[in-house]
Parts: sequence; structure tokens; C-alpha cells
Amino acid sequence: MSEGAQGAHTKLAALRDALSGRHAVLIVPHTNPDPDAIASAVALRYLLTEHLSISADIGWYGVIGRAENRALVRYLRRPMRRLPTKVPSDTAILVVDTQPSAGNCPVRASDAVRGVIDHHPQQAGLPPECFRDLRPALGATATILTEYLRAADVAVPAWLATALFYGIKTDTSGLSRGATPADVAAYLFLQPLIDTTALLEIEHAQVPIAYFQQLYAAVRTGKVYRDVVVADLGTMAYPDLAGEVADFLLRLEGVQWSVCMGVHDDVLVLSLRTRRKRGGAGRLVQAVVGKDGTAGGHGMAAGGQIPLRGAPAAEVTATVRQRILQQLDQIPEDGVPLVT
Ligand SMILES: [Mn+2]
Repeated sequence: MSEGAQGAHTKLAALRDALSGRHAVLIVPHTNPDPDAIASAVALRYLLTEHLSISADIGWYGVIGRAENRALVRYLRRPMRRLPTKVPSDTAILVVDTQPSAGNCPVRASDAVRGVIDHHPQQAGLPPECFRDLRPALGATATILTEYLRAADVAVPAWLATALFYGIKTDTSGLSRGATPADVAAYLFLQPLIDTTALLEIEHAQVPIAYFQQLYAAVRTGKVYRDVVVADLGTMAYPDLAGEVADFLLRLEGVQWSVCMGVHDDVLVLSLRTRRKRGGAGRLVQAVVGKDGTAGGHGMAAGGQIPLRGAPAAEVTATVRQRILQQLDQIPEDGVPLVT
């Protein structure tokens, strides 16, 4: 048995212990769940059912807006329900792809949180007896769940392989962003098991006209400051659009950093991407957001949220832009429109 498989066995036993004595299990992915969060949640539920004979629900919060993510949820036959406003006290909560003290986690740290499986930098505040598998070096949480399924010798059906594969693929940008040998191993294990027709349909899901309107806004408002591009989407149809557009703008020749901002539900959503090998996006977004909101992420992709609390969006957006340019040593006056 490999060292990784041995580790997964130990983790599975610890997870089972953490759930003992609880009547119900609720799996919670991060707010506005992305494919990695969705896949990790459904995989954990499948693992609990098949390996430990424990049934569980998945409770999610926020918006699933991106057309690909909506297509994934449809393909999985809508496996999640809305997070209940009050979780019964005898329920064990398992958090995936985030941590209770992170800004994008819909549940706070409490004794009800019995486990956390995540690949973001470790946050403080977990109960000491809480099960944890936190591996910030990994490209995706879906990699951890794939290791568990393999260690438990649970056969992975095509729908689950497709979800996990897509989770790793999107979080690592096709293994090119922050992927480790463990992510590559999970990806290659899953690949022969996936439903390729379904994956093609998910990845090429049709988008609403609002998507093109917002792309137009991004291009129209985009400004280039030497190797930094900043775009303001105004009001966004859904919150993860900021990340989607930041990815898109990073393709501009000569650009090392792309930043996209927009407002959804009275919150300014900020997304950062960088091509720099040494990263720094997570640290940068934390410096920019500071105490005004919450921020998190990895070296090459990160994001933050600032509640407007009645302040005019244009004012908050201008302040954030100023801080970003300052952090990246750019002069505001040097900004040239992306298109004229
Ligand atoms: Mn993830």
C-alpha cells in the first residue's frame, strides 16, 4: 500500500469516529459553490453511504450562476438542497472546500462542525476534536475525496468521476495552475471513468444573454496599467462572474495580473488572477480587502467580498482600485482603456 493510501485509510477511520453519536450528517460546501466544492460534497456523501453506511444531506448557500456549474448540478440531478436556517443540534456538519472561519463558509465554527476537508490555507478556530484534512498545497479538494474513495475501495460511478474530474480540472485550470503530483494522480485515475459526452455538455453549456452583456461591460470598462488589467462589471448577474471575467482578461498579452470587480446583492465581489509563477494573489487580496470584508485564495487565484453597507458602489470600487494599484506599484494616471 502506498503512503498516500495509508494516510487516506487513517483519515477515513478518524472521520468515522468524528461522526459517532450524531443522528444526522449535513455536508456544507462553500458559499456560491464551484465545481470543486459541488463534486467534493457529492463525493463525500457517496463515500459515507457506500463505505460507512451513513446517509447525509448536502446543504448549500448562495448562488450557482455560472452556466457550466448549473449544467453540472443538472447532470448530477440536483444533489443539494438549500442550507436550512437552523440546523438541528444533533446534526454533524462536515465542511468541504472551505473552513468555518473563512469568509465564504456559510456555517460558523461550533461543536456541530465535526469535520473539515479543504485545500485552502489553514484558518484558526476549529474545535480541537474536529476531524480535519487540510492540505493547502493541493490544487483541489476533489483530489482528497478521490484518494478517500480509492482507499475505501469504493467503485466510482461515471457521474461521480465526471464531477470530481471537472472539479480538479477547473480548480487547477487543467492541471496548469497549482496542481501537485497528487492532483495529477487523481485526475489520471478518474479520466478513464468519466462520461465524456456529459463533460462536453457541461463545459460548453449555453449562456444567457446577460453573460455577453457583462463581457461587453468588462471590455468597455477595462483599463490596462502596464502589466495589470482592471475591469469593473457594475452590477453582476451572479457573484462568480468576477472570477470568470478575471480568467478571461488574464489572456491579454503582456498582462501579469488581472482584477475584476462587480456588485452582487449589495456586496462588492473582487477576483484576482496572476500568471506569476510565484503567485501572491491570496496575500494581495487580503491586503486590499483588509478589515472591510473577507478574502482568501491561492497563489495564482484569489477573491474577496466587501459588504457595501449603504456606501455607494462606485466609491468602494474606486477605493479598491486605488489599493490594488498601490499594492502592485502602478500609477493610476498610467491607465489606458482596454478598447477605444
Ligand atoms: Mn477548491
